[in-house]
Amino acid sequence: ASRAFAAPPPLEQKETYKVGFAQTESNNPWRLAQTKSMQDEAAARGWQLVYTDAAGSAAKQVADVNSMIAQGVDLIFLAPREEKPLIPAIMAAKGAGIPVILLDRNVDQSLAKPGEDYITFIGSDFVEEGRRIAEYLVGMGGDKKTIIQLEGTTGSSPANDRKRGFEEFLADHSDYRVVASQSGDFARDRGRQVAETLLQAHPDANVIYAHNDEMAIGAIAALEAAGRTAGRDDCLVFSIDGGREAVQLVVDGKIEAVVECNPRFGPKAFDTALAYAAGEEIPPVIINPDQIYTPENAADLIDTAY
Ligand code: GYE
Repeated sequence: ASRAFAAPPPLEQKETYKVGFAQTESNNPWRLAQTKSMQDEAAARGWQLVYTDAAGSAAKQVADVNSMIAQGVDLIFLAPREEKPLIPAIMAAKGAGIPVILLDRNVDQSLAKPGEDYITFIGSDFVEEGRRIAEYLVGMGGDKKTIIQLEGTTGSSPANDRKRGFEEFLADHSDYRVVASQSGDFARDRGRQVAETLLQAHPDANVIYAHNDEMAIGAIAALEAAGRTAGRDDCLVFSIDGGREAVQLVVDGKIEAVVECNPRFGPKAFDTALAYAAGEEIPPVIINPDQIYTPENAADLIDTAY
């Protein structure tokens, strides 16, 4: 096949566009902030946004993308719930001549490729996010080394990569042990339930690493229900995202640190679509820079939280 054949479909240069945004779920503040950023940006530019919410179902998200294809959108922004099940939707859009930009979650790179099947992935470096938490924990020194990990949605790129980055860093520090690791599906209540069970099975655990704020907040409730406390005196809690509620918990000493994962994709997403229409070279991966909220800076930085 020629190079032109392998490229994603082109995007015409026009005054205005009708674009799709296939959201994965809306059960947490991160998702709501992301959706608002996309809607605000569409409104500011006078573009029509076809918005769908897959409500936590990869199968529904595939159907949502197919309906966008049927409606003839110019381009689809997709936040793929899991790494594998959304591949057919990406291929269907490509087959229909509609370019796709992946937002915030990635897909299995052996099954679909940027610059070929979709334009690019815009989001955080999840391996790095997990690595930074492990590095912070080890950097604290002390005797808190018995870890419970609350994983995100099974099969999603942030869950896979946040686990990998964290565990790879700790592989060189064998006195730190992940004694239990289970999915809390990125959800507060599920995170609370899973933490409750794992804390019962491992009462000596003194670190909880949650793949997002929601599960960390659930874990704090589980700790308190078990008569324990979140914080340096008992069990350290770490999370990723950087919502206002979690950053306030850093200020309060209940979460030790939060690695930011910025949900405000709108400006960059729409700019990237326009750059693609203009024929510019688009990098295969566009990484959002993230900060870390710690007891030293959380009070000063809380207004940067969503
Ligand atoms: O951390 C979580 C959300 O895909 C990066 O998904 C995103 C994650 C985020 O539901 O809170």
